[in-house]
Amino acid sequence: MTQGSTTVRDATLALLREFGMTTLFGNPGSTELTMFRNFPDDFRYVLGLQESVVLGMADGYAQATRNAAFVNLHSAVGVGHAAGNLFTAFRNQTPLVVTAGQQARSIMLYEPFLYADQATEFPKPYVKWSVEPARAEDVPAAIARAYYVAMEPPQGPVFVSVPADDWDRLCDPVTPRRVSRTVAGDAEMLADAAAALAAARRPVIVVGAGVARDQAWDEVIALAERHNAPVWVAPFSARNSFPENHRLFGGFLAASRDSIVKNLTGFDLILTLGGPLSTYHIEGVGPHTPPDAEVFQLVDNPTQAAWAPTGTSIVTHMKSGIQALLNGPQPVTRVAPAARVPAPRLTGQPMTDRYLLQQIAALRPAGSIIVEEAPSSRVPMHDYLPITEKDTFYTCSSGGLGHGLPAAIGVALGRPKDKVIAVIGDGSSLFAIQALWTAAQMKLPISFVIVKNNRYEALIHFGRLFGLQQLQGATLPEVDFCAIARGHGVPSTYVDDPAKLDAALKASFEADGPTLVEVLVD
Ligand SMILES: Cc1ncc(C[n+]2csc(CCOP(=O)(O)OP(=O)(O)O)c2C)c(N)n1
Ligand SMILES: [Mg+2]
Repeated sequence: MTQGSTTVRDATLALLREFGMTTLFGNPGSTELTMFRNFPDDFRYVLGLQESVVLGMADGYAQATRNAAFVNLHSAVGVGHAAGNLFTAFRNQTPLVVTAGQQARSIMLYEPFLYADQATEFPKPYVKWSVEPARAEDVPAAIARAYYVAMEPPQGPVFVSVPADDWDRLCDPVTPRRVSRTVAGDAEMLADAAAALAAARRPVIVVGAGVARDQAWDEVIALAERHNAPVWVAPFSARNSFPENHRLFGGFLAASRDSIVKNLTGFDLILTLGGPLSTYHIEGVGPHTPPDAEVFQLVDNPTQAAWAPTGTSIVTHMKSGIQALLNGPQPVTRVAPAARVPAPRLTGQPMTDRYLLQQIAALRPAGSIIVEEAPSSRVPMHDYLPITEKDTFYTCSSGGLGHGLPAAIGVALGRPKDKVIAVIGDGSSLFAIQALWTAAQMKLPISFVIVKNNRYEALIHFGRLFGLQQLQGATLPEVDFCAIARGHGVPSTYVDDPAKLDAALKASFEADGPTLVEVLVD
């Protein structure tokens, strides 16, 4: 029975317009093309040259705009290519409506070319919901539901498989609905946390990415100042949630049990806001948190509340949860914690990644955004490239490479007035290097800074830690990043002399379009 006053395509586009999703990220094939018949002028299609790049760009865009991004992939193989960054989007809690073309319904029985037998199973478990609507006319309503699920906390990607012959079919329009997306924390538990915080002798606050996601930057500053409590950053936090030049900034926790305990020993109350405290990269023994400390955690993710090894967890929207703490009783009088010791200034002899980061910090324009994927340079970043303004730092929370370079492009698309500086390791860049082409085509003002050490330094570090005599697959000689950039339409500069670094960085930071600076570090 085919009836209706519009087409599946027009009903879907009308919904996307209402949801503010007029930027589509994709790489098309025969099973998707019919979606774009009479493609309206108020939509833009952002082409990525491989699906992992498509997904990474959409992730950066969704995070920067705080709205779900629409992704269109080519059949099962497109989903396969995108899977790594889909996993990362899931861990980042990034809202994405991911669609993929499916073969036409009328020939599915005959296993046609490009047909995905279990299309909806393929992206699991790294999607919050996955569907191939039972009828063509259900596609717009499925996309509406997908959007609401993606935007519900904890946010994340969802998947809709759309058969190629569905777009031209008739259906009824779908009216968008208002669906709430904040969860108020348990008032009694928040009051208990506020009372414990006020009574603590020496409290410490630990912040994670949820603070940035829920725009609670100002509230965290107010809470820290009210309680004279130092603020540490949770291990591998993928967003910035506190000014790293603030007098109360304490430092960065490493993803290891004993170092978390060591850094937090002496505090009698640990309050984690917006992220897990106990994120580990290696095994450990002993307690997860100092045995004498009372632990409270406010999180936007019920799963994290469930697996936290110690303490009281309260699932809440961060801004309102922290506001409830701010309304709590007056704290006891406390002495101000000691200020952090600044890192010594470096001269550039030798030219290390630390020196490069120091010079980026000195020369970067105000308001510029750092997108990082340079594993062994992350710790030096803490000392040499402090993040001091809200919403100016993005990285991935999964540990999977190939996210940063395309995510920088998505962030630049979402924040068109701001300079984006992508600090990317030489190894990391090659997981998604084709993304440069999209930056060039769209003339985005991104500075790609390649930290070139000719190796996978992070793995060499781990090899030492694990006591390996010999490492396989950890060196990267003879890659010419300037040539690769030029080949994708991005002007580039090679720097191996510290005396020439500042001029190269300045020119890149002032450029209106994308540029790449390849910096040889020791
Ligand atoms: C998809 C993926 N493959 C492999 C790894 C393992 N890995 C972790 S760090 C790293 C090296 C990254 O190299 P580079 O970007 O040059 O940074 P460096 O270690 O030199 O700082 C690799 C391969 C990973 N994290 N993700
Ligand atoms: Mg490297």
